[in-house]
Amino acid sequence: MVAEGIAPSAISAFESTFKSLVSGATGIIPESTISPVPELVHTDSLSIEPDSELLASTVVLKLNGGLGTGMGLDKAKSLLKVKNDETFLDLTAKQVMCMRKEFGQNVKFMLMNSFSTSDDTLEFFRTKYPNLAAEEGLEMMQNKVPKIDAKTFEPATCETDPSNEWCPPGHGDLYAALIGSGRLAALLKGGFKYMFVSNSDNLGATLDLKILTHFATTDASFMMECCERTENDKKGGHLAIRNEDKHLILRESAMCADEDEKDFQDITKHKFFNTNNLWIRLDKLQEIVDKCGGFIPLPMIKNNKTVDPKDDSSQKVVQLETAMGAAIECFEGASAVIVPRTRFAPVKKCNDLLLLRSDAYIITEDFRPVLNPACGGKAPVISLDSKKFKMVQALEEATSEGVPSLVGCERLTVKGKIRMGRSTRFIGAVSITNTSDEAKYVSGKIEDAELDVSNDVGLGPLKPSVVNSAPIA
Ligand code: UPG
Repeated sequence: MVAEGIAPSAISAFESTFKSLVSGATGIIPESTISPVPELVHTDSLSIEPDSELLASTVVLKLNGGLGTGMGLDKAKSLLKVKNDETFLDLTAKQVMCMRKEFGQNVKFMLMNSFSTSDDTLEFFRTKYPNLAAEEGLEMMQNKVPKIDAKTFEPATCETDPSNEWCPPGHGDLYAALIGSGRLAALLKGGFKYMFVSNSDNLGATLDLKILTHFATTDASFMMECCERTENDKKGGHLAIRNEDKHLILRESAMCADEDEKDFQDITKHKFFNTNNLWIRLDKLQEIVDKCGGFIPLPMIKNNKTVDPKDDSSQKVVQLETAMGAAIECFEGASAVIVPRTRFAPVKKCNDLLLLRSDAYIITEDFRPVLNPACGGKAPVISLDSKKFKMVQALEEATSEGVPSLVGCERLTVKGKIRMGRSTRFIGAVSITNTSDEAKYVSGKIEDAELDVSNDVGLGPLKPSVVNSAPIA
């Protein structure tokens, strides 16, 4: 790491997680050691006067180091088109410009890129948003850490492509990157006190002045925006209280043992999940860094992978990661609040992407995607075949003739391969099954139906104009 020029803060953070690994730690947080968080304040219930003076000392940072490999992407996930021709980054850039205009202040904006996302992202900003690209310190680069041989704990090797020997250390690297790059010191020197961080795939996470004012007036050192969990929020991380010291902690799904999975999934027990919209007091962060010897010791997350992500038979490795939200346990006086669902609109799967691209979501004047009022307050529940629609490419292919209308849809369940077009309208509860290997085109208005299109005329080289879908007996 030294030879690669990696900053001491990142080396110390890696050393800390590596020591956990070799000491036999698993990174698991057992259910028996935690208690549920009973209640939290909802930001809708706050009656405070937003204080725009705080904006001058606030910096907004988007986490942009991820590639979205889970959705089959090999460039920054944020460069994916989410609405018409606009990508996550287009909408984020427009949100920033809109926020500056609305508040009449040049609120500072930063991106944390990784070695995998930096080139594409900077090129995108230079081409489309040259003013933002020209701002000092738009990019903060995150670190890289060695992948570890799962058997020997030596650094892993990959002769065919040595770049595979390194990986990003998770978004918990935010702190090491802030310290190691000198940004934390520079921001503090420049009079910045508050940082608002969120995922680049969450376009609901804009700078909210009321929440900022609440953060500032409560004098919290760190604040996590949570949402009440629904059936759809079984992944991600939930907030909990550590029995030992009654401190708030974050339990990510990767930190949960198989035998505790039932409790992890119990949304009536662990009611609040982390949106990863976080508020950080930069001066308090510096205090912890000073106390801990130059870094923040975060709990280890152990990921078992292969050194070449595209070759399952390559060397088995461990990738050590940390989560940004886990720092809640390091800050004395940390808090959490419940925020409206509109502040959490992530895209983790093709289901989310299809919904966002459809007419069920509209873009507000300040460039936030919100549910179309015509949906009556309830987003359609989309369940595309998880095997056939794991990769974005499959969704692109299925919607190459246009995105279907989902505004009147309550639930869409697709099993097998189908294609849709601009003329396809799903209304009510629709379920479509195709057991054949060939994609079948589904067009026109389909209302409250369970269709089996397996025997319909296949797409072949030509698209049939009419589909004779037979109702399931
Ligand atoms: N990211 C980085 N660097 C990394 C890893 C990720 O910048 O090394 C970025 C990534 O680009 C994305 C964000 O961090 O913008 C989130 O990353 P992801 O791996 O998608 O995390 P999630 O699985 O979404 O989980 C996070 C929190 C979890 C929370 C969830 C809400 O860890 O606690 O519930 O976000 O979406």
